[in-house]
Amino acid sequence: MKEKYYITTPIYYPSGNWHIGHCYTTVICDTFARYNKMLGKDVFFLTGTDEHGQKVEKKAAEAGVTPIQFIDPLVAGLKEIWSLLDIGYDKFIRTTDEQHVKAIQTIFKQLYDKGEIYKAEYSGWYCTPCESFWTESQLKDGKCPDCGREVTLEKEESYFFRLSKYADKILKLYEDNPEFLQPKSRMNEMINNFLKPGLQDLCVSRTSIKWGIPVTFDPKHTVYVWVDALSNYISALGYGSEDDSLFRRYWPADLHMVGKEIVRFHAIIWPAILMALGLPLPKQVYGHGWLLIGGDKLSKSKEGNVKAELTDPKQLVERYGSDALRYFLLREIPFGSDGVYTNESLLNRINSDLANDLGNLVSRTTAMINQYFGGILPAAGDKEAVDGELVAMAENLHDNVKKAMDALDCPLALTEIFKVVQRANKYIDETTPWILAKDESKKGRLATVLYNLAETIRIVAVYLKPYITKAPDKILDCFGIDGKSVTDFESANKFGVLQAGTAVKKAPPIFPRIDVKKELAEVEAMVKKAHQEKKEAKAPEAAPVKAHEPAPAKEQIDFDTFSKVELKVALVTACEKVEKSKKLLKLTVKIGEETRTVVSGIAMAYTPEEMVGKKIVMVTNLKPAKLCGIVSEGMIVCAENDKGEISLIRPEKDMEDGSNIF
Ligand code: ME8
Repeated sequence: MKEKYYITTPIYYPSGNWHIGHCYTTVICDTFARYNKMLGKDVFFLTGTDEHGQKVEKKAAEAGVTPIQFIDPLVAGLKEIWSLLDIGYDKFIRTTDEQHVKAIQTIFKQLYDKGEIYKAEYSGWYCTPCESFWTESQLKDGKCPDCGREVTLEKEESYFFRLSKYADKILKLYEDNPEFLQPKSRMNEMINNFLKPGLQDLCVSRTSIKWGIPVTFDPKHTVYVWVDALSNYISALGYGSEDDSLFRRYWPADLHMVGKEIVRFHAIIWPAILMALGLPLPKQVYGHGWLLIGGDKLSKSKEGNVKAELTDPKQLVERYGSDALRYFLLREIPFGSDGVYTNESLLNRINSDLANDLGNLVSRTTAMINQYFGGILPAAGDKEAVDGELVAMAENLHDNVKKAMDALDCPLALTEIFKVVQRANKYIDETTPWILAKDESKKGRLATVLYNLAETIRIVAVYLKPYITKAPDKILDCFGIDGKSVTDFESANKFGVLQAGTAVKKAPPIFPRIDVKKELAEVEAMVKKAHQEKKEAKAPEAAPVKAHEPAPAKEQIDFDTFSKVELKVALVTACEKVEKSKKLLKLTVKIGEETRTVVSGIAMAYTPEEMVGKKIVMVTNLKPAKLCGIVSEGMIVCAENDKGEISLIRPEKDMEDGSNIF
C-alpha cells in the first residue's frame, strides 16, 4: 500500500482583494503535494475558505445582500486564481458546506458531552453604537475608548472550551516531538509567550453573531470562529459523517502549512481540541513568514504617494505566466522568514534565473543539436574530465533536492537545481561546441558535449515539475518526452537515459526576457491609474477642515528626562483596520529580532496597504495600553499640522529596523 500524505493550507477569509501574499501558502502546499506524488505517495491536498463571522455579516449587510450572496463571487474569484496558478487541490472546503456544518455541530456536542465545553457568563462594558464589549481597564474616562460614548455593564452568555488544562500536555507534545512545530523559533515563541504563562479557557460561542453555525442543543449560540475554522481539516475528510473513509485514510495530517500569525491557533488550540476529542494529532505544523508587499524605496511612484507594486495575481499571471509567479514565490523568500515583494524583484528573478539561465540553456542546446546533428540526438563519444563535473552534479541532484525538501526548504531545492543549470551553461562556454563543430575530427567530442547537455536538461526538467508546472513539459517535449507521463521522482536519478537517435525539436521561447525599465514604468502607470480610479469612486464629499487649536507649549525637560524615551526604527510587516473604529489601524511591526503589535490613530491618513513595508519611528518603551481590546506595545511617531493632517515621521535614509534614534 502507498504511504499517505495529507497536506493543508489554512482556509482563507473571503476577501475582495486577493493579492500575491495570499498565493504564497497555497503555492508552497501545491508544490509539496506534487513533490510527494512524485515520490509515489497517496496525496490529499486540502484548501478552502473560512466564511463565517461578524466581518462577513457586517460587510454583506452594508452591501445589502445576504452573507452567502456576498461570499459566493469572492470564492469564485479565489478558485479562478488557483486555476490560473495550476493549484491541484484534491478538495476545496467551504465552511458553509453542509457536510462541514454538520461536522462542527457533532464536534461541539462531543466536546460538550465530554465536559470539555461549559457554559459561563462573559461580562463586560458594552457600547451599543459600536456593538463592542470592553473591560474596565480598557475604558477611557469610563467611556467607550473608541467613540467616547456611554457604556453599560452587560453580560453575554457563552460556551468556553477548557483550554487552560492543556498547557502542560502541549508542552509535553513539543518536548516529545521536536519536529511538531517548525521552524524552531516558532516553538520557542509558543512556549515562552503562551504556554509557560498559562492558558485561559477559550470562548467558543457567541449569541451576538448570527452568521455562524448554530449550536444544536442551544440554538441562540453560534460556534465562534476558531473551532469552526480549525475543524475544517477533519470535516473535509468526512469526520462525523456517514462516510468517513477519507478521514480513516488520511488523518492525521502530515503537514499544516500556515502563516506565522496563526501558528498559535494551529500549534496550541487545534492540538488541544483534538486531544479533547481523543483524536490523533497532526504530525507537523509549519509557520512560514510573510511576503511584504512593496519594499520601502520601491513602494512609491516618483510623483506621489501611490504604491506602484502590481499585486493582483490574475494580472501578474496574465503578464508573466504562472510559472514565473510560482517560481518567484518559491525561490525568493528564505523559507520561514519574511521576504519583500516588489515588481522589480519579480522581474529580476524572471530574467536572471528563468530567461537567462534556464531558457538560454534549453534554447542553445536544442538549437545546436539541430544545427550540427540535423535535430537527431547523437550518441556520446569522446569523454573529457570536464564532463565528469557536470555529470556528477546532475547525478547528485536527486539527493540534494530530496534533502532540501525533507527540510521543507523549497528555496534551497530550487537553488540546487539552478546550480546545475548554471554549471551546464558554464560547460557550454568551456567546451565551445561552435569551435568543435568547425573541425570534423572533433565530431565525437561535439556529440558528447551535446548529449551531456541534453541529458542534464532532462534531469533538471523532471526535478522542476513540482515547482513550476508548464515549462518542464515544454522542455521535455523538445526531447520527445511526454511530460505528463513523467510522474516518478526516481526517473531522473540516473544519467544517460535519453536514447541516441531521438528527434530533438528546437525549443520555443520558454521565458522571454523582459525589458525591466520599460515594464516597471508601464506597471507603475497602470497601478497608479487603478488607485486613482478607486479613490475617485470612493471619495466622500469633501468635509470642511476644522482648524485645530494651537497646542499649548509644554514645560521644559532636561536631557535625562528626554533620554528615558526609547525611539527605534520599525518595519511594518502587516496592517489592518481596527474593526468598528474609523481612526485606528492595527500594525504588526518588526524591530530588529522582535515583533510587536501596535495600534495607532492614523487610519484617516493611511490605508493598511500603504503602511505595509514602511519603515517608521516608534516609541518602544511606552507602557502597553489596550485600545479597542488590542494591546498596543508602543507608539508610532507622527506630525500633525493645524488642519489636523497627519504625516508619519520616517528615517530620511533607509535604515535597518531596530536602529536606535537619538
Ligand atoms: O488567517 N504573505 O485567513 P487569511 C504570506 N481564515 N502569507 C500571507 C500573506 C502575505 N502577505 N497574506 C496572507 C486566516 N497570507 C484564517 C485561517 S485556518 C483554520 C483559518 C496567508 O485569509 C496567511 O498567513 O487571513 C494565512 O496563512 C493565509 O494567507 C490565510 O489568511
